[in-house]
Amino acid sequence: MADAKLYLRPLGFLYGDTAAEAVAEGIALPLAGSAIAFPAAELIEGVPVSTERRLLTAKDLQVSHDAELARVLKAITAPRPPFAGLALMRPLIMGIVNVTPDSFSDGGLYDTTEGAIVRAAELASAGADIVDVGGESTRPGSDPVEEGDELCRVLPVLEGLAGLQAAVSIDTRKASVARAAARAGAKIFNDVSALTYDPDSLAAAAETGLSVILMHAKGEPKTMHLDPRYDDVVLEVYDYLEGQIAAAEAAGIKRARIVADPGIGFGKTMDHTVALLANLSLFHGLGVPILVGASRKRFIGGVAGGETPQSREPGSFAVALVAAAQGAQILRVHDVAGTRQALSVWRGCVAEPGPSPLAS
Ligand code: 9MG
Repeated sequence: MADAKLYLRPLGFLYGDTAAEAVAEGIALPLAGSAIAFPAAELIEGVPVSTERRLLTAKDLQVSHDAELARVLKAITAPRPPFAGLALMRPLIMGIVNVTPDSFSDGGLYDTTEGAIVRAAELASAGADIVDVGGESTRPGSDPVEEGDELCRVLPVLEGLAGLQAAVSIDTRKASVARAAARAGAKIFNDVSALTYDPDSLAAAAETGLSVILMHAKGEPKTMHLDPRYDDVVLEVYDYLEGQIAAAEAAGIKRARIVADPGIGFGKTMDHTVALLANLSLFHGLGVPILVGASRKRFIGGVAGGETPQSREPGSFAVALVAAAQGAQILRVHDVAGTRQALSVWRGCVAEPGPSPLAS
């Protein structure tokens, strides 16, 4: 088959001591060098419109002589270096600071410099590892913002965040905003267009040394929600991100500075989003950390009801756990304290439980 590719989707996750034992016994493999292990994987071969799929055990994977399979397996299992100086041994929490009048959940709540600085400090003291500051809403149906207006919104906020106990990320599609943010101390360039909106963005990321988040979006915010279509959303988003990672590396951005993000809600229906979340572990094959930003998004209301963004918080915690259980390394959320609590309970019960009652 022309252009046929191979994808691997790790399955059947083990956690904590059980994972370590299974890896030591050779019956499971580590997921991105973390404390999560997988004893099996789905091998997918073909192109998005036509694939063949079969299950393989960790043992099958280890004895295979297929060079491409070995390459993808290495990408999935290899430990990830720290991202923007942050170790990736547990899911990091990125808290959202929208300095905008029109964001879908908190538009207008923190659109003064002072309000946004206070919000960022609250998120950091609630345990955010990263705060993501944005001055342009990219919600479905939104209009672009002029560069000057965006700079006026975010720069004073970034300057007010010196000394914050969290890494600062700039959520922008514009190279000039990213460059100014880097000068003001930001460490991360979160670009929902994966550095494609502005022709200067690849160079800006390379020259500033900012770490980058490359997100998949189908279309522009204004129209992306109008009937998005895919042959296979999971494989198409994967292929796109693989291409953008290669483009970033070719521009001089080291792989250790790259995170990939499937772009929940950006040109995806509810079914597309559910497929991406159900198959999230496949994205470890990209060989970089994965970020999931599903907080309060519309698909949660579609799956479970919840008219207003605020009423979708319980569903947002559920998505955070779905993502963490598949080894996602960064979760972008509105409610940092709540997400931390959900993750701590999950870790305490599943990922790092106490001594087994069966142990003598
Ligand atoms: C800015 N922004 C809104 N949603 C997002 C998501 O899902 N991921 C990233 N990286 N940024 C987002």
